[in-house]
Amino acid sequence: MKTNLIAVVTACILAGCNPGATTENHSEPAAPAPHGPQPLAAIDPATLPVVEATLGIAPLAAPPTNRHAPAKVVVRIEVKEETREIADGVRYTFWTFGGSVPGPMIRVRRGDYVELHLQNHPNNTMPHNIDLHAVTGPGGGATSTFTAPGHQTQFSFRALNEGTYIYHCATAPVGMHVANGMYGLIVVEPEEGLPPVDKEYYVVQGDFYTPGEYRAHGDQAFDMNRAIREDPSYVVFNGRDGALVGNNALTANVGQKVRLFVGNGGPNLVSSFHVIGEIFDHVYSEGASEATTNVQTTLIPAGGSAIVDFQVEIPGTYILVDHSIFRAFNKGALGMIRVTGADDRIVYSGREVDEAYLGAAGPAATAAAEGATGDSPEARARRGEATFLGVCATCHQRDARGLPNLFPPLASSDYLNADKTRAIRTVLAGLSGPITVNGTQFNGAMPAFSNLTDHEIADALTHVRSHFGNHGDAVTDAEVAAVRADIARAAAPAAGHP
Ligand code: HEC
Ligand SMILES: [Cu+2]
Repeated sequence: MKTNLIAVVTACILAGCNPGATTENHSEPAAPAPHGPQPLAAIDPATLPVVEATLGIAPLAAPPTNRHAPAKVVVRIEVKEETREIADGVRYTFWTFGGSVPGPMIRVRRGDYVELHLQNHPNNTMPHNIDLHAVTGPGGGATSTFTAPGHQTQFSFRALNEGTYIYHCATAPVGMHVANGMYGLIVVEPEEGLPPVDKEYYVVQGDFYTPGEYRAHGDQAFDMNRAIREDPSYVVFNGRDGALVGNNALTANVGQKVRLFVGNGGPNLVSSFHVIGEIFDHVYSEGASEATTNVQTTLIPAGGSAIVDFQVEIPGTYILVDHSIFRAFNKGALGMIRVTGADDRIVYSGREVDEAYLGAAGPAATAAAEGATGDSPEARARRGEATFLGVCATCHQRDARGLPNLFPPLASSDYLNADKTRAIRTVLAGLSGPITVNGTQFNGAMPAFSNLTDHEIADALTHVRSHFGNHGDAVTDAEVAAVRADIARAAAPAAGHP
């Protein structure tokens, strides 16, 4: 076909015609370039090797199949209805695939024969099923897996198309099952596998609807009217406010390539997925085969996905957000990747415009923290500068003098120095209402920073209390932990009601 096309083009150059316009001058038109799925060889499931699927429990991705031939892959998923925290001190009854939100990540190879078992735990109250967007067939499996509590069902399908697909429960009322957390990803690798990377993670965004506002304490139920109005109280990654922050942050080392399989369970919102401080080297939009390169923010539809990858060059904390940014800072759609390793001042000099985004271990602070190990007050104070500059200085200013009428000073603050426990509580629980600092009244609102670890808070307060004209003693991790426990206890009254 190639020779033919060249012949046509040559003839056209001579004749002055448009080679694309018509094919009537020659008998054999050029075939279009191969596009879309290539045919799969036939299989006999009875003769395929049988593989029990290794599932990925978020934020860990399921491992690559590392196979070069089709297999019969057995996937078992148990549906569990479970009450657990959606945020600190807030309990919600999730309906889950496999006991987690998102459900387990399934990973198979294009051409595989997948035997899926759905088990509905006898303690559950609802029938459930599964619709996998990777399935070609009515309901994506939903019609074959309608399962009452205390029953199990099974169906099989061939993974005809590679890609990254959402699966979800599709039992009526569908929106309610999805809103309660019944979704996850199934990745169908291309036959040759995905390009190798150093780290793979599994992140799924979801919106949740409760009568109480974001972080309102106590037991919270599903609120159907808010769901219909598309007015979520929570927009979170991996089923919980703070699932990927502090000690639960994703990790990587400088120089590594990181791949995120990102899903959006919805049920309602579209995600503007972004990692603050990174550029996606590749985005496989909507889980498709073709990558786009050098992308800042990628849209992930409800019931859709994307694969993003990027190399991390600079140590620090990178923030995963839905860039519909109030969701990130006021509804929970915020996660972190902590990158450790050597600095590169050419790629990144250490100056930053918005310190709040950098989080606790921003580059400016990493240098300060270098060599600051151990538990001496001096070491704590040196490490604490990281959190102070990355978090507190945004409002209280780098010199800790605050801003008139807006942010009280931490420098020589009588309020800060008078009561250590109160200072810890201020950071953990936030502070609002009128206060007097050094004779001046302030009436603002400081948000809670309970996403910081005990360690980070202890170090930051030690730094503040031993600098800027303050002469307080060090704050220990245990002191912060004790206040955090107090707050949690107060928030969870014996009756279990707000
Ligand atoms: C988003 C802005 C903001 C950030 C960031 C912030 N604060 Fe505050 N902070 C405030 C405001 C506003 C008040 C006063 C609240 C009021 O008027 O009731 C305050 C009050 C305080 C107080 C008590 C008053 C005083 O001056 O002694 C302390 C202590 C404090 N903050 C410490 C911190 C520490 C430590 C951090 C970093 C972990 C931090 N803050 C981060 C806004 C902020
Ligand atoms: Cu369901």
